[in-house]
Amino acid sequence: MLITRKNKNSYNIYACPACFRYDFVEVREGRDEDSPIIGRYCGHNVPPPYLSNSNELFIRFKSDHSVSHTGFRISYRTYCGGTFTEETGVVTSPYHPNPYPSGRQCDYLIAQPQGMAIRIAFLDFEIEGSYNCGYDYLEIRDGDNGNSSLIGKFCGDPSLQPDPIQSTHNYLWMRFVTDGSVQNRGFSFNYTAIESGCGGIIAGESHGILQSPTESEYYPHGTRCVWIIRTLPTTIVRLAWMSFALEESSTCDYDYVEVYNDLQPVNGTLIGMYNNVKCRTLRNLCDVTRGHTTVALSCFL
Ligand SMILES: [Ca+2]
Ligand SMILES: [Ca+2]
Repeated sequence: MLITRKNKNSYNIYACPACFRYDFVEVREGRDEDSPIIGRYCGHNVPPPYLSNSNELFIRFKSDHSVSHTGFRISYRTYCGGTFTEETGVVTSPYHPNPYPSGRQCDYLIAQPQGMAIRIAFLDFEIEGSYNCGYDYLEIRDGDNGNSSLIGKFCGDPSLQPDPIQSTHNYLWMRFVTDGSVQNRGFSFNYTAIESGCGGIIAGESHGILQSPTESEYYPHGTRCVWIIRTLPTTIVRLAWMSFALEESSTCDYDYVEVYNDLQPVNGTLIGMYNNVKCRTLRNLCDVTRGHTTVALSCFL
């Protein structure tokens, strides 16, 4: 966690024992008032930024019975991992370009709306190298969580900087892991959201609508769209078709929608393949299955 900006070594300069008597703000590294003190601040000097060593900081404000001033404001943000939802941005390892901390695990998620994909391009890369990247590494997965398909596990000197990477869907998930010794500069990359046309991962939403892409009034030729609906683990998913008009074919060879349970169409159970003929009687209820919280839809047009 970063308070204002990184400046690790100067936090004691404003600490004043005398602040105990009147009004003060106290910052401690940890979860309660017994945690190690970082500083106790009063007066009109703005205290220095502070970068925490853990994910908890204890901050206490105390004022006495007389004399008050305008008080204080503190901004904070996480500095190890995080979720990035802007259209473009830069993601870095903690403290970059200074050496990253040891013994950390930082999870990053880039999340974009349906119909978008993500492209990342590295600007800097230096992570302690080892066989199979067993010490420090950056793991990148093509999806929204640690079970999504692995794009790569990266470590090493700048010559091993990964090439640009593009996601299939609207999420990229990353984990940066460091061990107890040897820290390097880490990494920095920029990301850009680009149009993927259709499909995407729909995660954590209790309801929603998805639809075929449209080109004027009809869907375009030669299109392939994949949607993955992932809801909370204890829930089930009901699909209800609101409208349906695809090219007629008794074997669904031309244009069709397939629905699968589980993560990927290749591994999942095929629930049904729909075109205008087959779906006529199934149109209103596609599937309700207990024990499956992920439904994948493929649409070939
Ligand atoms: Ca290391
Ligand atoms: Ca067609």
